[in-house]
Amino acid sequence: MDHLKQSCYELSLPVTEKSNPISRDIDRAHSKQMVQILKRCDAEIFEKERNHDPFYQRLYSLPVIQTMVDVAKRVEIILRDPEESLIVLSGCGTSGRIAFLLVTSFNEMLNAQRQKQICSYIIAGGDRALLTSQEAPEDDPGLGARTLEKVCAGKKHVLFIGISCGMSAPFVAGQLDFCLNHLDIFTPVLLGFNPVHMARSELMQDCSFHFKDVAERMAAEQRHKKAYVLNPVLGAEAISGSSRMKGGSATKIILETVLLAGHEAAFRDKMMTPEYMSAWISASEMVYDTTYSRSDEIAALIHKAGESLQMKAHVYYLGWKTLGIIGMTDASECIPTYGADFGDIRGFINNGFSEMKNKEGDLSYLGPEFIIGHKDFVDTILQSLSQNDMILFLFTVNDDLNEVTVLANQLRQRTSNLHAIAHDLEKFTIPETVCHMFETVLNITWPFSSAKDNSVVMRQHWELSTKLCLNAISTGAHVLKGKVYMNYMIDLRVTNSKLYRRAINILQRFTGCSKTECESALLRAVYSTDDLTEDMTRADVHTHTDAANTRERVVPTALVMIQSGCTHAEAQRHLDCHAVIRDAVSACLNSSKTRALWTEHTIK
Ligand code: S6P
Repeated sequence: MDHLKQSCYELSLPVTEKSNPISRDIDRAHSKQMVQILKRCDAEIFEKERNHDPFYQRLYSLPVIQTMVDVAKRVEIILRDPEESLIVLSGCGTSGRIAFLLVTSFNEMLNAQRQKQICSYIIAGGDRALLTSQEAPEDDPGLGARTLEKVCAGKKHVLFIGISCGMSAPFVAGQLDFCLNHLDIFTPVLLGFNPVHMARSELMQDCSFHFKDVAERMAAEQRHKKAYVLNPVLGAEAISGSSRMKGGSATKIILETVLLAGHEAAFRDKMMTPEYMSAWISASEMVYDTTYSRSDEIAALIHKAGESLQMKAHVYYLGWKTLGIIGMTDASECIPTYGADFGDIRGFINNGFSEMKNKEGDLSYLGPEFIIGHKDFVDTILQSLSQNDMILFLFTVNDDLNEVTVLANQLRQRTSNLHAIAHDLEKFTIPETVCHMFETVLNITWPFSSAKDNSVVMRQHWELSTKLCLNAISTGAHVLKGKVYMNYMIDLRVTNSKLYRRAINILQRFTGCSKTECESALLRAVYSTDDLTEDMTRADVHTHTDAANTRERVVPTALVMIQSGCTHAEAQRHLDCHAVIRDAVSACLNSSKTRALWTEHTIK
């Protein structure tokens, strides 16, 4: 594909789907270089506006900050008059998981202050999506609207925050449309990271409008302060399209700021000014700086996790309180992103579901993926643990260090592959005896401030710091396992319409072939055939993604078929010859070599 064609192709993609030039060679980087690449990509979250471009507002841009002030004022109004009012945060995948984390923490804070818990979360696919990859419900706008209606039944004032990093999830579009049709009750907010004109414009299931229509209606209502669009641009993700990374972090930063600022205004009469909002964001930027100042330790942890995955062993995160949730979130995202198995990277939390405080309660009856307590880990995994499995503890000085010690001692009897991310404070450090139990400790000591709500803010900062580290570790480990080609998730699971389109985009990007050719190859890979029937080609995207759900290596198979002009069976054989997907892909993309390889295979 020539350079011009390639850059035109890139231009047509929204920011959240573009390939980031900073990470173009991440697949060839060693762990220390990877951390530097991720650090530069994450730095873009806080980058200041370039040339006052109205289409590319950044997090610190005045209109974005002003919208945050406006939304925080809505939070304040609801907190001052909580009867028959509700704040709802909703999203799919990572966006829904972050919504859950923020809502649970905010309600807990309100509860501790004897205030009414007026926040609620919605995640597409329900609570099981908190722990496992449930990508299909994301495509259903009707389901989104119905779920919202149910959650808000009987309420007179609802602040609805719909999160879709890529401004693409039909589930969220359905909810925003519902709000726009009931502006007497709802104040809708769209949080995403593309300019409005880049919102998705593909028609949605059983629907006459698309996401972009909704985003434009939202922007029009913003002029009358009836709706708000919060959409700073963060630059492309380090792994193209992986919005769990910068998108997830920025969602957390923005919404925590808005919720806490509203709370301060309601209960402490603090004035909400743009300067005040900027100061909150700067505090998160400090978290970013402090975390990446420990690049060597992060690189060491990436290296260890990479070794475990390369040996087909496991990485286990054992976290306390909300750090446990951060761990489980990070682990669950690896499945759609890298085609990982649920067992490759798994998260556990102290006290299991009683610590999660999710709406639907204990889900352990749903199967092994929902076994999440530390005790469950000891009961079900400890016996089979091998030295190749990496265990990473996630805790802070405020957690029960005795519990940490007892568990670490128990595990040390079976393995020394034990590591930790541990946060403490200048005045309250974690005893050395605890740190010495781990082979690698990323111990970050944070400045201590005695401000009243310091423990809430501190916890949020520890969560963000842990999120940055775990995103780096799981991304880096999958890169080392060869699941990334350049900076593309080449082995993604094609389980919803967004991922289906992304898969076609990736094929176009690497083969230079038309969309039709790429889609046809993708379908041949999805249905494991060389001859697509009319039923197959006529079926809707939904049917395709349903079928793809059970298939492995769909995109690599399609890529080999296009590039080598071979049959499905031959493509599978080619992939079987390479233990590492990236090697198979790069062998195939080097066409002349590929042709030789195929001649060789055919002769054999
Ligand atoms: C992304 C992650 C996905 C997304 C989900 C929602 O790295 O794997 O689960 O969070 O698809 O995306 P969005 O753009 O609507 O927030």
